[in-house]
Amino acid sequence: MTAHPKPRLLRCLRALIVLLLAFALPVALSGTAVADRGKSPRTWTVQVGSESSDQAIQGMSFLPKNIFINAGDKVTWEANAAEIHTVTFLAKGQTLESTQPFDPSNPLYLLAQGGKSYDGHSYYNSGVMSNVSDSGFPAVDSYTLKFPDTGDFTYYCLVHGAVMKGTVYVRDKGTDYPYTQEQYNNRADRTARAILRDGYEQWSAARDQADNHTVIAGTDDGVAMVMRFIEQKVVIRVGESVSFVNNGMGAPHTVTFGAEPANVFPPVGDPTNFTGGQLHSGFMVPGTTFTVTFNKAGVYDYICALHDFMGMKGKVVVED
Ligand SMILES: [Cu+2]
Repeated sequence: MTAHPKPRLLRCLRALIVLLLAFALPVALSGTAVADRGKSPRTWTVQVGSESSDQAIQGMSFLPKNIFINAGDKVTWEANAAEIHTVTFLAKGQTLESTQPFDPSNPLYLLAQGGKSYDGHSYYNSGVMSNVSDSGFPAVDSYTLKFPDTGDFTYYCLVHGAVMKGTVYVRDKGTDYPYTQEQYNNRADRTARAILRDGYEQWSAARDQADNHTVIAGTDDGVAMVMRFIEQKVVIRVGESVSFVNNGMGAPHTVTFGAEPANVFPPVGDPTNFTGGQLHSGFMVPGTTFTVTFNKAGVYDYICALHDFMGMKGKVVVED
């Protein structure tokens, strides 16, 4: 008979568990409560941007957008995407408009500015942030600032401007934290998934607008960007044209055949009679169309000079 010892063992175990709970639970609760009262300085984490695993979809958000911390705490921003972003606190009196558009030749945009402790009114900048090393920028993958003083401090990404901002709410030392880091992380994950869905919807809508003579050269809606030429390959006949349309709201792109020019801003070559070699659209802001007439049979590969490292590349096949 082996059935007898079992219930007794179970009863013992149950008693042991009750005992353990009686002692362990208050300890665990008080431990949490002490930590949440924010007696000792903490470092909080905010993700900068988000992306699909193939980098085709890029999000323009700080995750979480708003964070509540206490005076003396630090925030670390971590690059979470290949697309470049910045974490930038503007100087008192400085407008976001005066900083736009992003100027990649200016060290005030490109490189870290300000110290490690935020003074509440000066210009602080992370410099360009990216989670890859081949972005073409001297990018960093994290940025940490200490917040010694209380206040509500809004910051921006200088690359994406008004659509990408966040706020650090710094409250008195010892204030209860409204959210844990885990809660922020969970919210960030949900937002990142919603951004991906948004991106895939735009991608699908762009497919409906594309044909062999119309290539959507990237699209975005101020939340998610599609860093792809849609469709990636088109087939035409000699003498026909392809129009490349930047269908977005915020992100610039280029259409670049042959050698990539050192300066991506001005156009290079004659798009009305292209037979191979170098041809560059110049900097295509949203709403711009670049039309190329192909007068020689062949296979023409091209890139977006800004986003080729994310896979933004295309091909035009010109048949006799
Ligand atoms: Cu691009």
